[in-house]
Amino acid sequence: MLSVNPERFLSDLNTLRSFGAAGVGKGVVRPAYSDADIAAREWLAGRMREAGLDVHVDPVGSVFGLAEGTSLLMGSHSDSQPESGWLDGALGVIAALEVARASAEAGGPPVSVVSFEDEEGRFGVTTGSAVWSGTLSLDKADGLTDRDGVTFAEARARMPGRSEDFVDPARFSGFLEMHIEQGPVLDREGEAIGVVDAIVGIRDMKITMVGEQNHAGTTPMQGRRDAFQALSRFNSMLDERFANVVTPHTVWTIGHVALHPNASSIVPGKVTFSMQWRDGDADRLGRMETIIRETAEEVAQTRGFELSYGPMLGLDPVDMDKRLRGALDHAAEAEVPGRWRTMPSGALHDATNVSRLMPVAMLFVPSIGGISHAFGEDTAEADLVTGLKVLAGAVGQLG
Ligand code: HGY
Ligand code: MN
Ligand code: MN
Repeated sequence: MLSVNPERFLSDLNTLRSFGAAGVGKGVVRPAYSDADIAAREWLAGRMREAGLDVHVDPVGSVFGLAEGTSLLMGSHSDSQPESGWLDGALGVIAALEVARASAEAGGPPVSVVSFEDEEGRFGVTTGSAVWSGTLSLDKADGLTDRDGVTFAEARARMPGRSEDFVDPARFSGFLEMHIEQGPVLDREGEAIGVVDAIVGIRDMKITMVGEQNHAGTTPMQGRRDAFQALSRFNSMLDERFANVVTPHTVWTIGHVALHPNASSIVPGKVTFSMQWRDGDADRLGRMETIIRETAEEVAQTRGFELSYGPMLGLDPVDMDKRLRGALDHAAEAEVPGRWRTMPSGALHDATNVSRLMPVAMLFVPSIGGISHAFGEDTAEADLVTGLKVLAGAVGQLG
């Protein structure tokens, strides 16, 4: 049984929060390759070195703390959404660091730690681990742009100390990622732990419609080619057409809209928006894509809009490894008997990509009120520590 140090763990978690602390409560703004993200990664590399790990920053800025020989890899990401809480990703990284320290103090089993870069998709979808796993080529990633037109290649060049080489995945026997649930189930049911059985799939692309920019006072309603009206029509038609295809667990989101030129007295001539959809069934994701494209084309044709699509990004649904899951099940039952459950993940995680390389499993702790990707995200300290102990318990068994 590994003996973790909850005070050291909570202290490091709070220090990580200080990089990019913002907004109300425990909010954080630390998007990939921002000054706060880079500073946090440099701090993390120092903590890894102090833990006796060999630091390797890969070509995209994912930071590894490597134990000698074959080891279990643990971690998550330390970049954030444009507005975020303090635990999304950070929890998994700092819990991994604490387990690695406890393991080194106990003389094994060897544990390596990672913080993947751009999990939150400033440029793509879980970009750092997608490149490491071969889901996305570095070449293709380099051409991706953020919403201000900065390329991934330009952004990753900002990260100091990068190696030219990627870490060889063959040195790891498996991957464990601890995370907040980011949904309401555990909190509502009064449970302490979720052991993940599967992670949903995702598709994500940008859509652009170009109509005609004109004067908002003199242009008759009849005949306008208003890009906002096109988006509005597309959104209503899509909701109706999805009705026959989706389940209560399917989700879709238009989360970012850039309307041009975005002024009250101008009929907008152009809109670019993000279209994202998620489901546990890859076939359903494909059927939804067909509906999206047909609907966009119909809207565009009706009023003569030019229609174009950005790169189609996505990850398929994946199952967690049974042996690693079993270790988490046993550790959860030992720590919180009857207060844990098996559950799917509706959020994406680096574990999806890593599952192409090695067995993976994931552990959730409750999110208060089910809030995440918002400044209000939080988890009770006692639940954070319970999660850490379950993680350490599982590692102790696997070693
Ligand atoms: O969007 C997601 O599910 C993840 O937090 N990147
Ligand atoms: Mn996350
Ligand atoms: Mn997230």
